[in-house]
Amino acid sequence: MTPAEHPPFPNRRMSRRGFLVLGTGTAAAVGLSACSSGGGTPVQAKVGPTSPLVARGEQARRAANAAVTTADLTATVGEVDLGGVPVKTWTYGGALPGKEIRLKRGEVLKANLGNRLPQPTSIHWHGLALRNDMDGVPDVTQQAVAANADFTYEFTVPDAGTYWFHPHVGVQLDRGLYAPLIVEDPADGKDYDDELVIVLDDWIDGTGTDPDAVLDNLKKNGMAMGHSMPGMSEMPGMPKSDVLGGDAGDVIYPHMLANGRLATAPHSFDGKPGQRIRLRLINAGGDTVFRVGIPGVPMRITHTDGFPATTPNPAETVLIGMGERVDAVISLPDKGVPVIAIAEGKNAYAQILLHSGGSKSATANDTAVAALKARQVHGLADFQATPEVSLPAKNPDVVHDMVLAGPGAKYDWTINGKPFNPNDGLPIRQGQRVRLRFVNDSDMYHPMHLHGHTFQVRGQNNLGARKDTAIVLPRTTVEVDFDANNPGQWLTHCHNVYHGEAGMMSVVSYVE
Ligand SMILES: [Cu+2]
Repeated sequence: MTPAEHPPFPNRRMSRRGFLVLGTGTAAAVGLSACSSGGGTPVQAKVGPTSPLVARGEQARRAANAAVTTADLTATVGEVDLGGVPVKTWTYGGALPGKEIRLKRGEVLKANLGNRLPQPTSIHWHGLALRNDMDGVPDVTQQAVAANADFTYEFTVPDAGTYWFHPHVGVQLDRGLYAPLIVEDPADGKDYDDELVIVLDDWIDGTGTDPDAVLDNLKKNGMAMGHSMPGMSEMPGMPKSDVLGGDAGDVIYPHMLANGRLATAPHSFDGKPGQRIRLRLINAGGDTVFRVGIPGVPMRITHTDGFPATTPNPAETVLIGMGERVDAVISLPDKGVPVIAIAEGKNAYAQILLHSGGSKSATANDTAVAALKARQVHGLADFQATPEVSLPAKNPDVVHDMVLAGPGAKYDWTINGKPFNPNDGLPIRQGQRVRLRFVNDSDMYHPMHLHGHTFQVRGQNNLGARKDTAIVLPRTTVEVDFDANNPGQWLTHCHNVYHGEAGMMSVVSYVE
C-alpha cells in the first residue's frame, strides 16, 4: 500500500469489526501462551486494552477507599473571545482553556465526555500512566466516541504533576479542545506560596480557516511548504530557529495565546513582593515551541513533564515543545513583570502579567522580547531528574529504533519508513527495561511523546530528565529508557499535531 492509499487515521472509517480484532487478539493470547509452554516459536500475541492484565494493573493502583473526582466535559462548538477577537471554535464547555481538573495522587478521576461536535472525538490524558483502555486513542485503545454520543473515562491517577488533556482524533487538538490536569502531591507547597497554571497555544481556528483545512493544504503543497530539499531553495517567510536546528514550524499562525488570551489583552495575576510562585507551564500548541522567561527573574526548575527535576543553574528562559510541561518556582520582585512566551522562530509571543503589590506589570513589547531572546535558554540537555525519580541502572532488555523521516511528496511523515498503522507495533514485554532511540533523519525537530509511561532521557550519569515528551532536534538521536510496567498498546508519536496526523505515529505494543 502506498502512503497515499493508506489513510493516517483509518479509525474514522473503523468498523465495529475493526475493534473486535483487538479483543479477539487478546482472547487468543491467553490460549496461545498456554500452547507455547512446550517450547517452539513464541507467539507475539498483543496485550490489548481489554486484557485482564490491564484491569489487574488498575486494581493494584487503586486503594479501596480512593476518593473519586467527577468532571463533566462537553465537547462543544461555540464562540470564544481571545481578547477583542471573537472566534468560532471547539472547546470543552465553552471555556478556553477548558476548566482545570485538579485532584490528588492516588485518587480516581471519573470524566463524563459528551461529544457535541460534528465529528467523532476522544480524550487522551497526556502524561499519565493510566489504565490502557482509558488512554483515549481510537483504533488502539477504544473506538472513537461518535458525534452526539457519550463516554465515561474512569481511572486512578498514579503520579503527581502537571498534566493536561486533549482529543486524539485528527487535528482537533489544534482547535480549543484542551485543559490542564493537575495532580497534587501531599508534599506540594513546601517551597512555594501560590501557583499559576499557564497554558500556551498557537491559534488559527475560526480565523477564516481551521486545522482540517490547514492539514489539507499541507498535504496538497507537500514539501513545498518551506521544507528544505537538496538543490532547492527554501520558501521565504517560513519559521526558522537556531535553537531548534532550522525549521521552526510548518504553520503560520495569526495568534499566540496564554490561557486563551492574546498578548494585547493578557490575563494577569496579583501577587506580593517576595512571594514564591510555582509556575506550571503547559504547551498545548499544534506546531509551535515556546521559549518562556520573565525579564530579570530567574526560574528555579522543579519538574519536567510532572516529575521532579533540576538544572545546574536557575533558568533565564526555558524551551517548551508541544506536549511538554515545565514547572518552575520564581520569587516575585517588588515590581510587576510579564511572563513572556516567545513563539520560537515565529516572530510572535503571548504573555501573562504578574502584578506585585501595588506595582502593575507593563505589557511586554518588542524590545523586551528581543532582550529576553538574547538570554540563555535551557532545554532538554540541561534538565536532570532528581535521584528519587531516576530509574535504577540496568541494561536494556530490548532496544527499538524509531527513525523519524519526512516530509514526503504528500507531506508524509514516517517512523521507520512507514506511516502509522495501528496494527503494527514495537513489541515489548511486561517487566522489561526498554530503550527507545528516536533517530531524527529529517531536517525538522520532533517533540516525541510516549503514552502511558514517563521515560528517562539518557543523560549524564543517567540522570537525564524524566519526561513523556522530548524534543529530538534535526539529525540527532535521543535515547530514552523506561520500565515496562503498564501493560497495553501505547501510542508513541510526534506531538506536532500535523506530523502525527500525517503518519508520524507508532505503537509500543506489550505482547504476551
Ligand atoms: Cu514531528
